Amino acid sequence: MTEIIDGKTTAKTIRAEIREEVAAMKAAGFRAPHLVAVIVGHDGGSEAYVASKARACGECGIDSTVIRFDETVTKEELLAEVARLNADSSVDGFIVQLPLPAHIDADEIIEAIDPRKDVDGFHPVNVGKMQLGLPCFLSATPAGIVELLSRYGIKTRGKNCVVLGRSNIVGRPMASLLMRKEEPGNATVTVCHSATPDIADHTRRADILISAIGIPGFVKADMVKDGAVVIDVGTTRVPDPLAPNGSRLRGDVDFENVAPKCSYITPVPGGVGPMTIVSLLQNTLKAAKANQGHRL
Ligand code: L34
Repeated sequence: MTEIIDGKTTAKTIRAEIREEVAAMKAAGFRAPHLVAVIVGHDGGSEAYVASKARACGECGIDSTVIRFDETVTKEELLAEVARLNADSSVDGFIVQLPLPAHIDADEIIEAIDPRKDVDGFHPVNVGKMQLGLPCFLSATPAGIVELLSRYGIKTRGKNCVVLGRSNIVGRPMASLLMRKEEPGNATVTVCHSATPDIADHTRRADILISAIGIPGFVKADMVKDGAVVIDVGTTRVPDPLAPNGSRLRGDVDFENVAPKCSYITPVPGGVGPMTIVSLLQNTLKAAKANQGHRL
């Protein structure tokens, strides 16, 4: 029997937990955590994701502010905003929603963020600490996936885990978390990418397969072992004349044909996406506690 991993409901449960923690923090005399999201231009996905982040903050009693820039913003203007947010003690954490317009080097912007406020966990200091197993802000999507695995009681120790994709925000940190020396972790990890000759040869040996490549329907049934756990990180918007707004989200996995072979599988939407958002809230709460010298 295949069990569908319900990210939407799990995220809701975690938001309720965060809400309680935030309430306790306020009752102890601290102010609400404050998250700022910077959004540049009018990318449809970014607009939707940042709106969801702000809504989720509201639900948990976390203050949030969205700062918008036109897509013609210069690198200097954006760096000045990052410097202002770094210095603003009323801001516990902030993110710069990606992608940025082509004329702006995202790495340069990320490196300017104070690592103590980098609630995306994208700054090289946090990436490095994660690699070393030191306390840090974990990158939201991989942290959300690890949380799903643990809440569904899916063991990773000694398993063959195959990660498709080597992006800085999902593939690389995902591989790193799965092989860390604690649970969930302790897996044998293979990372496949655009230069891997026979991807199916690897995926067929995966006990846990995590796909983060952004190619709709890439993972077919014959690439998946019977009883595998399949985690779909892909969220590509594709045209759909039957959908109310003319498009819908599709994952990397050919869900209909792959699901019957799996022990567990995440759907798109309603799988990993909502967990990315709660991980950000968890990081924001952690940043607020550290920023306000709070010990709970
Ligand atoms: N700086 N940029 C920064 N931080 C991030 O953590 C992100 N990411 C990725 C893109 N750029 C970023 C996100 O927030 C992807 N991402 C994200 C967040 C939420 C969801 C998907 C991706 C999500 O909630 N997905 C819903 C469906 C939403 C819809 O219908 O449009 C889901 O159920 O999958």
